[in-house]
Amino acid sequence: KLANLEKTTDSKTLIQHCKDVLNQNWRDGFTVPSSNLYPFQWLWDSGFIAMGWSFIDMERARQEIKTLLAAQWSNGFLPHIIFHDDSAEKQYFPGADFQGAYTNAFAPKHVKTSGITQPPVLGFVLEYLFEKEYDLALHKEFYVNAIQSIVHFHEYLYLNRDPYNEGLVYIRHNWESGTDNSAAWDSIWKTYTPPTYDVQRKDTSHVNQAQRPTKKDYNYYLHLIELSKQCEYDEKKMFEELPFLVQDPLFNSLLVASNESLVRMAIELNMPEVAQKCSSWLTKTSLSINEKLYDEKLGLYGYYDLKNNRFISIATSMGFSPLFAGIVPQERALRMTKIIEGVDFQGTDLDGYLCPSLAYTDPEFDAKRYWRGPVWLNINWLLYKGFTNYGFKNIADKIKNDSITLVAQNGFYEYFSPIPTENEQNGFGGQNFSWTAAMLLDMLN
Ligand code: 9YW
Repeated sequence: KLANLEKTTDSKTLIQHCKDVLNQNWRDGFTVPSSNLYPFQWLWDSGFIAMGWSFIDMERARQEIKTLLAAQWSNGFLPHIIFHDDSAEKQYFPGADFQGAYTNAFAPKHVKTSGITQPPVLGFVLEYLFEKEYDLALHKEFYVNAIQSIVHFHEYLYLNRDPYNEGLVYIRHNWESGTDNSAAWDSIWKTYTPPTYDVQRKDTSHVNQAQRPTKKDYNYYLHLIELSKQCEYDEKKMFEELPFLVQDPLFNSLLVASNESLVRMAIELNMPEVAQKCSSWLTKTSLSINEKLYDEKLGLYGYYDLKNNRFISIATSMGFSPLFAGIVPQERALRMTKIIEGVDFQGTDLDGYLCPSLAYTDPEFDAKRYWRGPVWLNINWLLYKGFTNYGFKNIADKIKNDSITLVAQNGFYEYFSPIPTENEQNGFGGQNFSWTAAMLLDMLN
């Protein structure tokens, strides 16, 4: 067990703490997001975590990705949870049995997985590692294989999740967004009534209930799982039956960024067909994000509810994510800088920590409840890179410095309140959280 972190602003000590967190959360070939709360391997967590490992041990960074990809389904699908350890089932709900996906014909036989996915980060994560290799020739096989698996995943997405051939893929569960209880879904929850599940949640035994999704929220999440099970996780059936089908700006922007990385690596590794395929995907998805998901009224990117055919206009930190993919036209990007510098994202005193997951001005804003207000380090990292690439250095630096301050003052929490307080704990959720450590390693180096 790690000793409780003392408040520290010394970057050397912080870097050592980052390394301790990752080492502590390393298991046999993969890293858990947080030891009690999330005892398995999560898809996008592992992507961010692999980038963190690249500062400590490249072998582990590659292994993290290999273990993830070994659980790929034969149709290309990548699951959001890989239940490596049966004995950890007691700690987490809903486990492999409730999710009931491992009987699907495409699912792997050697390990149980979930039947929903998470944001497609692996393309750009792989490039991050690729660029750090001292001896690429030695690891060429790893990269070629990983590229092929990631392309297969993207192919699965475009084939199964883009019914109108728009270049925008949909998510079919809110957990697929990675932003579980985002207020973006509230209007969808109003379209149906799930049963009440009398189940024993485990997350609320590790973390204060007030900082997690509500019991009512979980009924919606579990019902979507139940319906998916009834469809036997068959994509066509789920498209017909599920009440939740959303074109999400973060998911699609990360898909573009990953496609871009795949193109660059494929060119270097002499894989022309891959380069060609990913380049036509990325052009199409970028155009559609700009046409269909841009919210002229708010000046940010929003969501499209494909089931109910309506745009969801909401100011979230994910609305800035197309900057990471570099696909935002300059004048829109400029307008986004004004928004992130204003009351929506820094509060009325303009002194808030960047970047709250939901605008202060949204009536649903809740500084401590998960994806409805708190700052998350993985999103901060994406925005930090995005604003940097557009040359908005002041904002990028503020995001980076706020991230470092939040961790230095509170510890390696899962999420943080954006509201500055004096001498009050501002970190919430899981402690010694892996991606918080991984993202900080990048920001401190
Ligand atoms: C859950 C593991 C996951 C993240 C998600 C985050 C949360 C809850 O934790 O999900 O039970 O899966 O919202 O983005 O991958 O860290």
